[in-house]
Amino acid sequence: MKLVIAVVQDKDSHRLSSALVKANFRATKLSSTGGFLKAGNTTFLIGVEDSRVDEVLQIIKDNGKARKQLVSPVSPLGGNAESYVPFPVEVQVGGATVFVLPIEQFQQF
Ligand code: 2BA
Ligand code: 2BA
Repeated sequence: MKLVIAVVQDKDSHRLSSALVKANFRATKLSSTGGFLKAGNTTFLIGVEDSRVDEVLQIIKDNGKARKQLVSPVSPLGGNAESYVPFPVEVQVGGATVFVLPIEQFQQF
């Protein structure tokens, strides 16, 4: 069994959870925050049989969209004003960041 951890954009999370239920996967959704943008995203924990890992990865891929997002610069407090960029910078936020981990034990009590 594997634990698939997928960080997706909030905009895609509803669609992804519906697709997972439809394909009979079990999942837990957590509200999370991106370390860089400091904006909300959604982390899915999906415990899945080894034989279905590829299938779940495909569903995640099909239900996440890469988007451009603007980052507002933070003024350097007492810092180096020369390195300060006074206009928003565009970053590409991916459709999903996915980790696949081995599960040692899976129990439900
Ligand atoms: P349980 O299987 O006891 O699961 C309780 C909660 O534990 C789930 O909440 C989910 O948050 C988490 N969970 C369970 N298995 C998981 C896994 N393999 N990976 C990640 N998280 C897992 P809910 O999703 O709201 O489900 C509540 C109950 O509804 C479940 O109780 C189960 O009896 C039923 N259920 C869930 N998904 C189902 C599905 N696709 N088809 C039929 N019944 C489902
Ligand atoms: P954030 O940390 O808010 O990052 C949003 C986007 O900003 C990233 O998109 C990336 O394009 C850019 N970015 C992040 N850190 C950067 C840095 N130090 N310098 C320059 N640009 C940077 P994604 O790579 O698609 O990541 C989307 C979200 O997935 C991240 O939100 C974070 O919550 C999660 N994530 C990505 N890589 C991760 C990792 N290695 N470990 C844990 N979480 C990760």
